[in-house]
Amino acid sequence: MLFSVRMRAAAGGPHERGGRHISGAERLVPEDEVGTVAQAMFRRAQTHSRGTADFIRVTVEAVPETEICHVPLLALQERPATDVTAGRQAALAALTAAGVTPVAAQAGLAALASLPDSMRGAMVCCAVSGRRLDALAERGVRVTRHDSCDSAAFAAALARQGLQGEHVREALVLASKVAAAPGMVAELCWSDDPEYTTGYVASPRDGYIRLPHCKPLGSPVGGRVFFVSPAADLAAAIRFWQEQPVLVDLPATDWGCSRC
Ligand code: WAQ
Ligand code: MG
Repeated sequence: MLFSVRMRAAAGGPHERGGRHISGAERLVPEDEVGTVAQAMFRRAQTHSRGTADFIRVTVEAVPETEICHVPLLALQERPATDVTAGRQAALAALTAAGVTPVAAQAGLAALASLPDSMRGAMVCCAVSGRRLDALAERGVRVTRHDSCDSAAFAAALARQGLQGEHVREALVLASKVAAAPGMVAELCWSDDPEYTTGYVASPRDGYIRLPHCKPLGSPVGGRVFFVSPAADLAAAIRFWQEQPVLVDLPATDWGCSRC
C-alpha cells in the first residue's frame, strides 16, 4: 500500500472561497514516510516565497498498489536563452516542434502570460486552435497522485547532472505523468514562485526541454498549459491527470533505480 500525500495552501481563505494560491505539492509514498512528508509540506506552505498561507490542506489517502500504473521518465535536455524574449521564443519553437500549431502555441503562451494571478491547476487547450477546452475556470486541472518510483536515486541522478532542488525534480515527474495521458501533444510551464524563472516544454515526442528565462525575475505569475489533440477524449485525459495514481519509472541504466 502506498499513500497519496498532497497539499494545497492559499492566503485569504481556501481556494474555493477566493483565497490566493500560495503552494501545492504531490507525493506517493510508503506508510513510514507519510509523517515526514506531510510535515515537510506543511512547513513549505508556511514559509513560501509567494506569501503567508492561512489555509493549508494536507490530504492523506491510501492507494492500493494494484491501482498504480507506471509511466517512463521523459528524457531531459536544456535550450539556451539569455532573456525573456529569447526564452519565450524558444518555448514557442519547442511547442511547434512537438506538434502544436503556431497559432495555438502563441495563444496558449499568451493565456499563461496574461493571467491576473496564478491558478492552482493547469489550463487545457486545443493543440490546433489554442482554444481553452476545460471548464475548470481559475482552478484548472490539478494533477495528483504521482511520484518517482525511487526518490533518492532520482534526486542523486539529477544532482549528478548539476540539477539540484525541488522545482526540477517535481516538474520532471509531473510532466512525465502529464505526457502519458491519451491525446497529449505538449505542455508549457513556468513557475509562479517569484525567484524561479526557468520553465519547460514537455511532450511525448521530444521529452522535457528546460528553458531559462521564461518570465521576468520577481513575477509571481506562472502556470501550465496542456495542449491536447482535438481528437482526444478530454474527459478520459482529465480523469487520468486528476485521479490515476502513477509512479514514474527511471531508466535503470542512467538513473540507478533500485526498484524497476
Ligand atoms: N497540476 C496542475 N497544475 C499545477 C500543479 C499540478 N499538480 N502544480 C502546479 N500547477 C500549475 C499551477 O497553475 C501553478 O501556479 C503553476 O503550475 C506553477 O506551479 O526544469 O515550480 O509548482 O527547472 O510553481 C519548472 C522547473 C518548475 C523547470 C515549475 O511550478 C526546471 C514550478 P509551480
Ligand atoms: Mg509555485
